[in-house]
Amino acid sequence: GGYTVWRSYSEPGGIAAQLKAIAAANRDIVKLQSIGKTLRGQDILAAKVTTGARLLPDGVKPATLYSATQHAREWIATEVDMRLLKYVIANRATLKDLLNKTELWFVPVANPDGYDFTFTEGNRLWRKNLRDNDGDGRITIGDGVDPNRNFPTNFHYDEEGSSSIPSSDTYRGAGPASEPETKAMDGLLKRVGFEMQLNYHSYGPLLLYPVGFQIATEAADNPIYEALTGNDAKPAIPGFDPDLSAELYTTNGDTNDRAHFQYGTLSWTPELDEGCDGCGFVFPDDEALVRAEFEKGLPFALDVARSAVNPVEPVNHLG
Ligand code: 0X9
Ligand code: ZN
Repeated sequence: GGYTVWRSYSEPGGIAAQLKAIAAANRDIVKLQSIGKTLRGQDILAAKVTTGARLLPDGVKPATLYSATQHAREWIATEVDMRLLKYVIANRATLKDLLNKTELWFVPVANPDGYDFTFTEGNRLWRKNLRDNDGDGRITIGDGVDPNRNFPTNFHYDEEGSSSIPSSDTYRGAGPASEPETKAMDGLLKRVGFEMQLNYHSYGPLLLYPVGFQIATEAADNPIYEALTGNDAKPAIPGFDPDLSAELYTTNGDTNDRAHFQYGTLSWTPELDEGCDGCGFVFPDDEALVRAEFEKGLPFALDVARSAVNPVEPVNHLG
């Protein structure tokens, strides 16, 4: 507690309450819904932002998903996602064309149980969900499933890209989509059929795109990924290192590959910066640093949404 910037999901004035307040104050362009419940019964909230949000069915316009915090400790991901949502609403007049033509979706906390857990004493660096692997009725070091290894595409493709050991930070879980948090996200991906997804994590700074499950395999639409991501000399987010996911390390059952292969979504993982040298997952509680991290990635985030209208001709602020 006592943070300037950071708020848990379920506290008064926390992320869930903020989402509800934003939706209530902007009923013409925001529709808030639960995409499913966590293991502990919390609603995983998704906000759709578009002209006529509550009149039109979901997914009728080209859609972009900004998701965040599958990994409980990566707080900057949620904060950047929330600031993007608030920015879009505050600038709705300027962004009128984008909101007429496309849907922008926000899932600021994909793993609310785990995220809340990191706000409790001694648990700041928890990564996974709150699956009680050994069934002893409490959450200890051996528990939890990695939400970014539990998706059905290439689930357990090999032992390198995810782990069979429950205490591992990359434990894939008992089976494909065994976790309710995975089912919720996968259901949304399927139902809406996003053109684009940014799945915010930390820490990098890196800008990763599929494929992740197999070393050095380029996706068929690699040129589109590269056009939007930029290159080492001119990355889409200043200071970020653009790369094929698997070149960092391989993952199987992750969200990017699921979205890409199963649903034809162009899907990135921005690994946001740590905020200071050696901060790692503990981004400083510093308004100026958080704002800078958000502002740095804003042009890229908007490029992606603008490109959803016609992904084969990406819009790029880099020119
Ligand atoms: O390991 C992950 O799930 C992501 N990194 S994190 O430090 N935030 O946990 C990276 C996922 C990107 N995919 C691959 N590198 N294959
Ligand atoms: Zn992560």
